[in-house]
Amino acid sequence: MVKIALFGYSGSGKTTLFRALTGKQEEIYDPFKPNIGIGIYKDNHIDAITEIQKANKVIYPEFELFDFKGFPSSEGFPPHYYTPFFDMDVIVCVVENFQETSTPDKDASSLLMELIFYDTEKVQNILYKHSGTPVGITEQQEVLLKKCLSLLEKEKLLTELTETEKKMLAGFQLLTTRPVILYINGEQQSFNPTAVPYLVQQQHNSAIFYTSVMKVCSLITFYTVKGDIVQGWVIPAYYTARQAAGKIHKDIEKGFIKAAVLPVKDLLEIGSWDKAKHIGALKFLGPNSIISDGDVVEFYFH
Ligand SMILES: Nc1nc2c(ncn2[C@@H]2O[C@H](COP(=O)(O)OP(=O)(O)O)[C@@H](O)[C@H]2O)c(=O)[nH]1
Ligand SMILES: [Mg+2]
Repeated sequence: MVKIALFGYSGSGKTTLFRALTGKQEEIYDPFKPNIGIGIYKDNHIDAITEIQKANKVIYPEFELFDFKGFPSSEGFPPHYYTPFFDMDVIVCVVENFQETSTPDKDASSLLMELIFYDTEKVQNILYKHSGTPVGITEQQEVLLKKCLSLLEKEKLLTELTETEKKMLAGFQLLTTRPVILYINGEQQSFNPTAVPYLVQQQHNSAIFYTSVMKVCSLITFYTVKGDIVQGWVIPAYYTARQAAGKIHKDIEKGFIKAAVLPVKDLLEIGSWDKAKHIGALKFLGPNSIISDGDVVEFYFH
């Protein structure tokens, strides 16, 4: 399950957002322990599929949310605060913008700087802690870490590195190698666009929230209709049909023969999966073809 960190200064509205997304009300008061809950993603299509298929049950994709405690912007975050962040898939920076005195541009940039400073210090430590000579890293890693440093010094996140570069950095526990998105909480002040993806929300809307998160994480949705269960699945955009099958069950991945697919819009227009099959509207994919966002999929396997 995709793990989403809610990060931000205290009073920015993280716990309120967390409650809106998870329905969970209780709160943990330890400043180093996040509230953890599950949020469901009800996209625009899944209920429509359930309706036309006359399915009895619908299973929505789920995300795991971590509501990390905030510290005031005057204090900043202690380094060990970030340890649980290394398990996170994406960091949502919540920025307070619901008061007349709000300063969202300033808060957003200083929040991002918290992450950038953390990574800068870590990389500097690895490269230069032993009297200026890197120890215990390969030459290739050294070159890459120096590239990181030059990005960070330009106040850029490491998100923009290639996937291969990020894989090479996996062991170093950096923060900004993962996708980061700014959640501008409220519309009191105007917010000026940044290089980091952002969304401005007057009211919490879970579908918009997840769509934005999925976009920065390069995730897509596909659907299955099995018996009277309609289910939505979230996978990386680069997944092949066979890998997508593995998301459902390892046996389907192993015995994969082909996948029948139909864009959800076409399914809704045609009216049912069986009818789409009869009129020859389905497209068949081999194991290495890519599933598209919004495909309804039936897997054939042995
Ligand atoms: N007007 C307004 N108040 C909010 C909003 N979100 C949170 N608050 C209030 O701001 C305070 C801090 O919110 P909370 O979610 O606890 O912030 P956290 O410290 O980031 O977890 C609480 O009194 C909330 O009721 C919002 O969107 N609009
Ligand atoms: Mg809170």
